[in-house]
Amino acid sequence: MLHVLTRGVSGSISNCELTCIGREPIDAPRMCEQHRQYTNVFRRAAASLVGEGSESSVLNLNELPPLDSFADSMFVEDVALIFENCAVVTRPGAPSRRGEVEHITPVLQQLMDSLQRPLYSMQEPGTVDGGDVLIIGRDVFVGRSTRSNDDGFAQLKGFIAKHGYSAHQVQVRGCLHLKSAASMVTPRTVLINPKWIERTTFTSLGYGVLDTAVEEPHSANVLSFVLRSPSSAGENTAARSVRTIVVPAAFPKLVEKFEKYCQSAQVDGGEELRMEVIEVDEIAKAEGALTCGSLLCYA
Ligand code: CIR
Repeated sequence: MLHVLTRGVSGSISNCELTCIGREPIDAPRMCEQHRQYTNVFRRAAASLVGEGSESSVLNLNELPPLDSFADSMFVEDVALIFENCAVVTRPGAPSRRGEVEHITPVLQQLMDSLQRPLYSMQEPGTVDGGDVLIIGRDVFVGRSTRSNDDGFAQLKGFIAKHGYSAHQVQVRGCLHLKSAASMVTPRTVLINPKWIERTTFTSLGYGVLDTAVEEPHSANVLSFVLRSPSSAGENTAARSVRTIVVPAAFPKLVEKFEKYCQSAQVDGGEELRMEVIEVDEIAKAEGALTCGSLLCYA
């Protein structure tokens, strides 16, 4: 089962934080529509696996209400980190975003209680934005950025060490978050902008690396998630795993790359690959990428 948390677009989105890009007027209704399309990606992925009407057997999509007093609160990825056997509520680097934490905490507490997993809470002076944390298997890459500091890294490392995870700190340059520069494609492969991050960060640990096109420097953030259908012994159907890779329509070179990749890649564990292309250019005006709109919890 995949549990997904999203949050609606804040009525004050025009006051969002911006770090590496200039401010452009935001068309709020258009952004809401793009956000709706984003959440629909999860529904479509589930429907493609188990058929329309049966989505809830593999997907639990919890769409949280907008928080108008927090401009950036739709970017739920930044306020929490979810691992296979625990979760962490972060302390976001931007002071304007710290109050989002008290809204996500009860939601996560309930989910973690139901799964009997511990929930940790980052304390002052530590700061970490979830956008700086790339979790691939038991490797956890943590960006050192304007949002995530050394104390936050140390706290996170301590929380997760006892659950078998290794934390690797990575310097972030030229972009907002680590995941603006690198994101997971499959559990063995990452997509990077090689101008913003050292390839060896990943190759030294045995990961395969795909590069963004030079013309598309902001395209290193794709959303990748897997849904598994239960096997049903009675009907003699084998379990299937389908991985969806979500790619922004604004990056045609990347779309082309993943069209080919999804046809040819051999993924460990026999996962089938499918690609979804969606428009998120309005969301990008708030410096939001694809991963930042959701929190994913596998159970
Ligand atoms: C911020 O600066 O915090 C928001 N405007 C954008 C956050 C995007 N988060 C992410 O990519 N993880």
